[in-house]
Amino acid sequence: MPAYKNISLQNAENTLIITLDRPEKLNALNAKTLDELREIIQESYDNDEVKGIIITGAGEKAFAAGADIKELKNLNEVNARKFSESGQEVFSLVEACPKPVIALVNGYALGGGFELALACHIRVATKNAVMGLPEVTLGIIPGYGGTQRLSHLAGKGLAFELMMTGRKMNADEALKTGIINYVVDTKEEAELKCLDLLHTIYENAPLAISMVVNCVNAAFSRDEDGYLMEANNFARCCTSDDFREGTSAFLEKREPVFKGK
Ligand code: CO8
Repeated sequence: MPAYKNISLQNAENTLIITLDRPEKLNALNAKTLDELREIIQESYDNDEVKGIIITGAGEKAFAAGADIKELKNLNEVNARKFSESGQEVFSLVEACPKPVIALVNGYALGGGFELALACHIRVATKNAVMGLPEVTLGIIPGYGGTQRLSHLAGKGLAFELMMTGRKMNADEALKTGIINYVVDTKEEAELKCLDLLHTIYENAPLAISMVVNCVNAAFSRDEDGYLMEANNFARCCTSDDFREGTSAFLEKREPVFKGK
């Protein structure tokens, strides 16, 4: 695996753990970190050794405390739009990843950090997680897809409130409002929970999982007809070896062995 400056990687039995690794800056997402994230996510799409991904932050204090405010300070209208679009692209790559991506939200996930967690398919948080989009307190708005994804996940009313007030949410509130899937006490427990979820997903047909990603994302896209995509992807699954294996295994009362074909 390539070595990076601001992220560290660990491959635990086909699960790639991507750790945002600038703990002294609470893992704030600078341009270099986003470039590295883009590269490793792209690489994972076609890497057969990676079946799923966990994204987390180094240390106990933060997942990521936002975009790097030091870098933001110097933006003008032209490069700000470019920065926003480029970050949106990286997070869309995460969201469209054909393999499951889980955010392990340990501590602060603010601004761009929360936007990254929102782009993941599933979120597992530690009890000390603090989430929010405080951009208006800096005179800006979320720029990495947060206005859209938080509205989808939390509903319009809560999204307006959180983005207008900049209020930070604790893990219990995020759980109650459906923004995160699970809360556990410690980072170690959160990693076990993420691995447990991933291993359950790995037992299922990989092609079908990637089709679920496409279809659920289509439900939130104005450019896609999600029902048409569902029917097409359903038909595609029915041509796969894994479909024949899954149905045969059920009828023969045995566990299926999926090959991702
Ligand atoms: N950017 C850069 N540095 C940061 C950031 C950040 N977002 N957050 C923390 N740091 C740095 C601090 O400056 C400090 O560095 P140093 O030790 O050199 O002074 C170090 O991390 C530790 O931080 P604190 O001392 O502040 O730690 P505290 O425990 O006192 O406070 C907080 C923790 C509450 C998380 C606090 O650090 C904080 O409020 N951080 C900023 C949170 C925030 O506003 N995030 C949103 C940023 S804007 C954004 O994300 C926009 C996304 C869309 C961009 C679109 C691009 C065009």
